[in-house]
Amino acid sequence: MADTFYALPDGFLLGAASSSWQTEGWAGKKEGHDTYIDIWYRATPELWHDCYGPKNATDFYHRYEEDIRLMGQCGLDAYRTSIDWSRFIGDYETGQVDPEGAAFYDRVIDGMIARGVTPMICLEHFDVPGELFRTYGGWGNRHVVDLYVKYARTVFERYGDRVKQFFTFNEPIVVQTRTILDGLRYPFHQDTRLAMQWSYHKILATALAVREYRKLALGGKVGVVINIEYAYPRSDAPHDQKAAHMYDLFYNRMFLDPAVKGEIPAELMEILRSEDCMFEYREEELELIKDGVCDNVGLNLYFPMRVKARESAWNPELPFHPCRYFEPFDLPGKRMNPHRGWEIYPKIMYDMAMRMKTEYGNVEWLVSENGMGVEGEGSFRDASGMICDDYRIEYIAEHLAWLLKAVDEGSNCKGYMLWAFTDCVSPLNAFKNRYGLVEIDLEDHLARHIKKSGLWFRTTRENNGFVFRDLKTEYR
Ligand code: BGP
Repeated sequence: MADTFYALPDGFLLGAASSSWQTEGWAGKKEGHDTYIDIWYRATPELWHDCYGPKNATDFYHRYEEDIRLMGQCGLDAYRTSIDWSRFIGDYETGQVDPEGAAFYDRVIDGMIARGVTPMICLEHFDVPGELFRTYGGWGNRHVVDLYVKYARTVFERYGDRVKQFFTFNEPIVVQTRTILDGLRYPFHQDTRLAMQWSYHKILATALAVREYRKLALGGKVGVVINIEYAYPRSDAPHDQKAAHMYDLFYNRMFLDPAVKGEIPAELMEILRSEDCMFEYREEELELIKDGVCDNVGLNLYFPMRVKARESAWNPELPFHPCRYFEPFDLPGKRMNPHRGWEIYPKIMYDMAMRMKTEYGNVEWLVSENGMGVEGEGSFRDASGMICDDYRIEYIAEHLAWLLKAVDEGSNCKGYMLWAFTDCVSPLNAFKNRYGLVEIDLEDHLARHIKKSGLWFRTTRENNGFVFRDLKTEYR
């Protein structure tokens, strides 16, 4: 098959991402600094792979200088991480900082800038402060929105002169979906209306934070990072098409539409009303959401979601759940990442990119996460001990190639951020699956070693592109 040189357009960012709790560890945290994630881990450590959780993570708290040096060595233009709200804020009601907690983020952000790595800062990555979770039940309570806006303002005021890309949330749908809608994680509740309330409050919080940022006229951008599960119907039959439409409505458009168009889809509100699980809201808040659309959005794109119409009847005793309208479809012959259990379908990049162009006004966006978690990478070492992760290079190249094709066809995507920069802690899977360009060696005091993919990343940056085979569409 022929090889092609895939050129990165001028100004196209090549970066990587992670988050506070997946890297920092608890070092430097004071009493009361725990987050929802920490509470969850403490409640059920045995559910986490090898009982490894956020406690030590990658010890980024102590090793951030070394990691920032490695960012340079891997050719990263930008790095996205998050601020741990509970470490950063000393008083939630006033939004005043905790001086030591904030000083840590000063050092990290200034350190990145000094090394030429553009910081992108997210305000929440699954980790609502434990105190707000215990006192108010987390995002189910409207007051938490006001506290979040104070926190956001404090961050903007402190870093807005030198950080030009903020994100309000990473994957705002995830926590309540796993914990309250599906009851899979601590505290193992099932309450559909409450899950929708969490979602609504995060939509509102994003809009209010965007409005707050605009008042400060800092000249940067605020977006939200949304995990898109691009829904492909089993067939072209109307019932399967409807299944994909419904999946998209509840899992993608619920956050993407308000972020870009300023509106929660009317169809979704209608269904929630008729199913008696509508969230509480005030009319004037919907106006604020209209007025608080994001400057850009980050999309986390990992796998396609394949769905079909339900084959079994819905149990009318159950409270509403979006899966009333669909079932997962197991496509025979699909390519899989067996370690994570996610399908590999690189064309999602192109399909979503073109959708951003045609359905979302060609708003500016970037791939804020994409990556491949693999178990047992230690068996891929070369004679020097370097992990030769050719499968990851192939994965990145193929996804990036589809993305660049869409950019070439006019999609307004400004960059690609790999998940993750170093190996880091996954929810529950901890260090089972490794994602990094840089290995974290758990057997050797968390020593850092660049993998072959880290060298590929750097070469790609230096050459402003990479060579890869011609693209072909697999199945559909
Ligand atoms: C995204 C999250 C990340 C990260 C990644 C990989 O959904 O934003 O925090 O964890 O997925 O998934 P996992 O760690 O579950 O393998």
